Amino acid sequence: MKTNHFISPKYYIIDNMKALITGISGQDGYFLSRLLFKKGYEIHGVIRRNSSMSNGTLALLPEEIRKNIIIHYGDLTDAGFFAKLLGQEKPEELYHLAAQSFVGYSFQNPASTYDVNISGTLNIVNAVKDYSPSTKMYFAATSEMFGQPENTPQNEETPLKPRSPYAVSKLAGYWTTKTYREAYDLFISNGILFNHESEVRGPEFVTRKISLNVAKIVHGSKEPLELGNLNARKDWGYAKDYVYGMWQMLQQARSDDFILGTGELHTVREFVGEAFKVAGINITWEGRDINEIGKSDDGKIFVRVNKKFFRPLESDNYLADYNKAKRDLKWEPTTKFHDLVRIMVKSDVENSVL
Ligand code: NAP
Ligand code: F7E
Repeated sequence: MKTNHFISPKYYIIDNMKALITGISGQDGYFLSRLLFKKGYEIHGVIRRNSSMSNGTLALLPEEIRKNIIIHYGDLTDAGFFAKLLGQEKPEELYHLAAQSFVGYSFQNPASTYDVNISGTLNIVNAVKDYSPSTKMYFAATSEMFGQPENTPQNEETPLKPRSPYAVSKLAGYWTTKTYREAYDLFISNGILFNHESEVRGPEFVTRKISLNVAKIVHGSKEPLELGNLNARKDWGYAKDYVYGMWQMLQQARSDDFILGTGELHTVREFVGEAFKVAGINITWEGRDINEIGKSDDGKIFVRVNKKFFRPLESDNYLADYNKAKRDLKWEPTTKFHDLVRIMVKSDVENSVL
């Protein structure tokens, strides 16, 4: 990995475009880096120091891409760092993906979630306004902002009624970017993205928790998978499709807000059943609520419910109406639910050991 100046003429000449990614070490940062590399961008990424010197999903990128990413060490809560960085680099595009993104954690740690997601976003837009106003910026908003919508499916006009500190923080970020866009004539597009998952999804998110546990069971574990609300329903897509939509938003003549999703709803229980099916295990359900269990045909208990994974409030009834993205960006999800589950389980079965 490089740490300051990009000097690969090969990629510079193709496009002469510079992109800065916050949250490059997360799931979406991984897929976006791959996409922008293919398109010939000079990629800059912000990561924060941690004691184990681990770089998250950056470590999973092919060497060819990783060594061409210019890393800047900094934290979202550091306004001075971003002012200096934007002034120095003046990227054509900025993808602001960094966030405390785990909804469950936001109930336990609302203050730090607000610091990172609200003040952090304010630091970014201030740096853009003051030091690089011609940068086109993407902000990672979320379907969580809908809370418990009365109407389904949701589009860009659906009222926003957040139901978690995470969702409140993202709503504040969303309104901040919209206000700055209008007030200072900045190009900032918001992606209101529904759940998107992948083989590099963080392990605490339910889909990856399931795929990792199925893989452990395939490799001989006897520990049942413990989950919270099996009835929760989500519109789950594949992250690779969604980062393409982010990039498309910044290629438009003017900034706007777009929903990306699949328009398909599935419960956590369905995801579990499908994931075990990929591993050749048929799950049948017995019992109710907290006593519900998932059993294999030979009577082994592979799934249990544990109260500790329930949230104080659940957001539900989400379903994406992504017609605007389809019409204006020509964007459509290409990976169906079954394929997504298969990609995740197969990857974890191949790559994990007990
Ligand atoms: P993710 O895997 O959790 O990645 C979050 C990234 O933010 C990581 O690189 C993390 O760094 C970084 N970060 C967190 N706090 C930071 C701080 N204080 N300073 C600097 N960097 C910090 O999230 P994701 O799934 O890729 O999602 C990307 C964005 O889209 C997030 O803003 C998320 O809220 C939003 N979003 C996601 C979905 C989804 O379904 N994935 C849907 C809608 C919106 P570390 O590696 O150091 O932790
Ligand atoms: O939960 C239920 C849980 O943590 C999905 C983030 O990317 O998408 C993500 O947020 C559902 C919830 O993601 C467990 O209650 C049941 O209803 O995977 P999750 P999320 O909360 O939907 C949105 C769009 C974002 O913006 C966020 O950044 O699954 N659930 N049992 C469980 N969830 C977890 N994590 N663990 C369980 O054991």
